[in-house]
Amino acid sequence: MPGIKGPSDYSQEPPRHPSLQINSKVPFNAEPPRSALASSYVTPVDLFYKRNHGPIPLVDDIDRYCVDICGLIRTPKKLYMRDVRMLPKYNVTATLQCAGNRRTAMSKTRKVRGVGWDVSAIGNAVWGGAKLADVLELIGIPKLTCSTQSGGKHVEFVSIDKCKEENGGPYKASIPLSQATNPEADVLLAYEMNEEPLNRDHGYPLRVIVPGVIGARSVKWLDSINIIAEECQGFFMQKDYKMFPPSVDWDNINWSTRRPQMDFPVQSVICSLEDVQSIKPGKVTISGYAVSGGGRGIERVDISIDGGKTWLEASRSQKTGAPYIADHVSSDKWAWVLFEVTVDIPYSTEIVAKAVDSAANVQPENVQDIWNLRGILNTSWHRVQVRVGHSNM
Ligand SMILES: Nc1nc2c(c(=O)[nH]1)N[C@H]1C(S)=C(S)[C@@H](COP(=O)(O)O)O[C@H]1N2
Ligand SMILES: [Mo]
Repeated sequence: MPGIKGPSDYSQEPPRHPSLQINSKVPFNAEPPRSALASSYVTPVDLFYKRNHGPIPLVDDIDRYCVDICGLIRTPKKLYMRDVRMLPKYNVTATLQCAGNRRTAMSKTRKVRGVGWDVSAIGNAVWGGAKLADVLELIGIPKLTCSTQSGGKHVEFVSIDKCKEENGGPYKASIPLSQATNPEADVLLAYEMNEEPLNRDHGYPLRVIVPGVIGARSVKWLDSINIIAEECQGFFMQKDYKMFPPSVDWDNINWSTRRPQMDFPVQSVICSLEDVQSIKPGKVTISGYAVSGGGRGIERVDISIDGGKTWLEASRSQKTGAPYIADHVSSDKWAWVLFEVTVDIPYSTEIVAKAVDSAANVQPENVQDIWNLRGILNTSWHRVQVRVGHSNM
């Protein structure tokens, strides 16, 4: 491939921030401490979770780097960085969440397979780049197209990294053509993250961002775009990242019975407290993040300090100085909201958070109800135990 290559070993990995908690060294999978996460609306790049399935690709000649656009189209095209930069640039603030976020907690009720993540396999960034809808127009596919004349219905993104799950082949995924050609869906070919060029861990020089959808579809280190009739047949679309009921286990799984997961459901997490945390009796600030998929806003975040018997409402915010209103034009529709409430906690208890999105979807109470063998989409009520110590007792 011109200009970029996918190494087959881990000898050329980029430097990483020392405070990241490493869940797997090779491939590199790491998340920030939860306390760092909810302290800023836009997650700093070095603290943003890193989720990889192989060694990080290397660009040796950025001028020769290009994306092959091919498949069910009349004229294939080579898309160079200069072509991407010539298109109108959009900055989209969007939360990326790995479907495996909070997997470790799900594994506690019954073992699941996958990288163990705490609550920080998520981050919110300002992604800068061209809209995929504009790129596809360059090759003759108009906006809001469901199907091309030659039967193309899906857009496949293929990377250059070497993944074990693909038997050494590249990571790939697809989205429907209708979403790819809809300018309102804000699907980007991004070359910037937080107004800096993407770094190697996050997909330099060019990655896909599919807002509101599980992170697995936002393919990094883009090598080709294929217009295809059926959804991508790769491992991560067909044999992974699908939601199964608790009755399905490794001895009775039939992957073809379920659809690849796309939008993520409503989620919220308390970041200001570890589980378990010792505190002094008195006022405690409970803060964290809440987010929903599909561009749905957060209508409410409820906090309980008695294990879920009674609730109070937390305040929500995105940008300082502007009130957050779910689904309002002034809100970042693809981004998380931070929540906060200060309460008096006189005794040891369980603190719980649950969010409600703008479609009135609520997080499920029990993790058992949504347990699945791959441990994806743990969006059950987030609980932390606090032990209150009375120093004068
Ligand atoms: N090429 C490539 N793209 C990829 C992956 C990968 O391993 N290779 N991982 C996916 C998954 S599962 C997630 S959650 C996000 C993580 O993006 P980040 O590392 O920038 O946080 O990238 C997605 N895109
Ligand atoms: Mo992921």
